Amino acid sequence: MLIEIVSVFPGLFQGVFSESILKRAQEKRLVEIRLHDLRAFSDDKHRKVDDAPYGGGPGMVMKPEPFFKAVRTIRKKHPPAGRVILLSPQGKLLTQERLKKLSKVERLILLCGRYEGIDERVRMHLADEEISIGDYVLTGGEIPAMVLVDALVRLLPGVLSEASLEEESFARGLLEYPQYTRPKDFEGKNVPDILLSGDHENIRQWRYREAFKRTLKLRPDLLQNREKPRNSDG
Ligand code: 9WO
Repeated sequence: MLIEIVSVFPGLFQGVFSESILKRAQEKRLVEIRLHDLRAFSDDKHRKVDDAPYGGGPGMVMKPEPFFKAVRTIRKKHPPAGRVILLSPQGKLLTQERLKKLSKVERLILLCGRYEGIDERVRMHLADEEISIGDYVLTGGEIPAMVLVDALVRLLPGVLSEASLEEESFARGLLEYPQYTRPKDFEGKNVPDILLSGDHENIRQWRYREAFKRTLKLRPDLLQNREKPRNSDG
């Protein structure tokens, strides 16, 4: 997968992408992430990427030209096209289900906005889709882009172990079951006996029940929208 990110602050991404799993995934060539400075695509001699809003009002709006030029340039250099995603609070909510679909796309171009808004023509005529990570306003689309990349890359084949992904699909759509590690007795608070029993089938069932109970109590909405296990009719 090739992910191209367009932002006025490409430096923000360095730390997040150069450690841990995202670093390893890039080293293993499972994903390539390219950062692009939006200012490099400004035609303005001062590399301006924002301007005052038509109609008046406070703040600045991001100009359309640099975004269009960035996407055109990226596409020319690395065809084929790639899906253009604008990170925005107006977008469709990022869910695990949407991530799974996105993980099958070969090329993504992520556009990050700043300031008080983005010229409407970017969302209308350049973005293929708009994605939101939740109902809050941030200072820009960069952190949402990091969230998207982090959640996406771990789904790519070879990034996590088979076993980790299987474990995740075992309790698909449920919250995590309770997990423990050593010590057995931490300041009088003990690990449940069943986890020490060595009875793996029993442990499996216990974990599923606990995950289900916890979801019912804390996030019943997740059970509503959950993919139902299929029966023999499909
Ligand atoms: C700021 C502002 C200030 C005064 C009046 C109106 C205003 N609108 C905005 C605004 O929406 N700023 C955005 C900041 C411009 C585009 C990038 N920004 C952004 C993206 N904030 N939050 C996101 C975002 C993206 C994805 N998921 C959640 C939030």
